[in-house]
Amino acid sequence: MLPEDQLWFTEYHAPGGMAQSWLLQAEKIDERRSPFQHIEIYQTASFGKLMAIDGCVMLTTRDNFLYHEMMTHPALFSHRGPQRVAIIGGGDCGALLEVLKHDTVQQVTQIDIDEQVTRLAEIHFPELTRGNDDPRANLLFDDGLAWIRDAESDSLDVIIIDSTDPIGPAEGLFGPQFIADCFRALKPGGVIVQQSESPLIHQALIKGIRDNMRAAGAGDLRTLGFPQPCYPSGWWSATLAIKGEGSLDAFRHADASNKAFDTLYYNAELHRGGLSEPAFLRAALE
Ligand code: AG3
Repeated sequence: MLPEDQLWFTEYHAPGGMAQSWLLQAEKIDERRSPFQHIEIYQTASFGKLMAIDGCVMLTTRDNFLYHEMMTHPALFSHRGPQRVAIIGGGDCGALLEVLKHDTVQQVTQIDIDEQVTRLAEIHFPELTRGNDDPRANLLFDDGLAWIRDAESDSLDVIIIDSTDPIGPAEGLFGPQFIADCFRALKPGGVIVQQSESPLIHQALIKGIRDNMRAAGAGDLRTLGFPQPCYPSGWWSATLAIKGEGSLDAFRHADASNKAFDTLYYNAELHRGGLSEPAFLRAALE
């Protein structure tokens, strides 16, 4: 059959002047129109299931491990002993599952504005929502901006911002006020990580994220790149920072090497390598 006679899902990425398509096995298999966004589920031919929000791919069965591992383990191993963690966004629960692998963690609060993302993940990505019944997990469906604003000062060890692109409901999560509120809620030595889009396409945005973190009191700060085939350009990033004194190079390398749980991508050496930013990115971020 010719491609034009087959079913495809395409994400059009205007800022990068590009698009990416997946061959589908069937028409759309599920969708919800929530008060916040349009969530769709597709059965692809080679990536398993695919969730899109407002036309942007959020995850696929086949490659979400890359993003979820890199959004969590570098931050958690950069903290001496993370106990209290907050995830802003993350409604598919993939990041939550990775955080729960750390036995120092006593409480993880996930605040996603859209309950429908979690409900669809439970149906279509049950392998990611397995942690939701863990007594340490607390799932809230609420406005993350307000939750962080109202959080007690110096009360959190790690904050993970697992958001959609900076348009629509997530826009405020990329602003200076929210990041300042996150730093206030972090304990000194606490670690923040924000999904920071593509190192190739979104350099201005990454610079803005880093400026926000510096202004809010980041001691050390780094943007870690990693492959993520299902996102525009196939390459994505997580920007990490420590509140106050501390060095990201001093992460718990031995604990990461001897971790008592499995990962499919993350390991201590990739973590160390990721802390070294490529020259083109350094230049763009100066
Ligand atoms: N976080 C989405 C990153 C943005 C993807 N952007 C895009 N496809 N244009 C995903 C949530 C996974 N837990």
